[in-house]
Amino acid sequence: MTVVLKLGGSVITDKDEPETVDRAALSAAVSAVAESPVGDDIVVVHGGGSFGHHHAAEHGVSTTAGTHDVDGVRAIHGAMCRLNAAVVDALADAGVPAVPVHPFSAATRDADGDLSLPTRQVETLLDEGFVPVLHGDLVAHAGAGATVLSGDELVVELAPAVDADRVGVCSTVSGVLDDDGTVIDRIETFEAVAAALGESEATDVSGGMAGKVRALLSLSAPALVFGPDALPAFLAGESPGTTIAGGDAD
Ligand code: IP8
Repeated sequence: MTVVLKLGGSVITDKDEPETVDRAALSAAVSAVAESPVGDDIVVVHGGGSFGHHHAAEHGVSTTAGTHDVDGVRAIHGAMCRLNAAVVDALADAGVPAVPVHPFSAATRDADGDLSLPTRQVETLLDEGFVPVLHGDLVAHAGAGATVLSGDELVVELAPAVDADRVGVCSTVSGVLDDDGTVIDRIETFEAVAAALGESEATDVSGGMAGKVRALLSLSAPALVFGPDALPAFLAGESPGTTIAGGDAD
């Protein structure tokens, strides 16, 4: 059983304070991973929270708006490396064989914005018993300098590459919410939830929940969106929050 787990940046950082780890939340997530029956067959991806997003906003960089400002690139990537080190250290302290993988060193976007992410390194690390820990980052972008690469995009690239059986997206909300605020149990098609998600033409995977759902529906493995309290249940094989049925789901 191989799992790709995204820890939302706002789950593990204090969103209101630049570059501040939410130590209690990180430690709870780390304990869940360390005690998980999935063992070491897991790839962790984390988002930017008050690290990457703070600097990206300051320098006007997004998934589509790039920069050639070298100081900006170093500030954004550097902040994400600091958060990644905090996550890897916490996992290692809990006995998880976590190692850092920095997407900026490997990924590219072409002039059309299409992402290319080499994954052999992650596959091999996993096969060799490591737990690769990737993060939202910057990416070299033809014609645009460097743009933001979101953790959600990484999840969508990594899940098929490592032949994931399940994908978990741990966010601050307890699932994908209906327009009356109820957690939707299962999503089979985008059309069925488009109205509730408030947009139907989202193409940018960082474009809120609609973009996230669209991207996760394209996977063959089922993806679950759930809140931090449900992380142990997800890792135990349960189906908390919203299940986004992948192509192979029944
Ligand atoms: O929080 C964003 O990753 P995300 C990474 O997964 C940066 O969208 C650099 C802002």
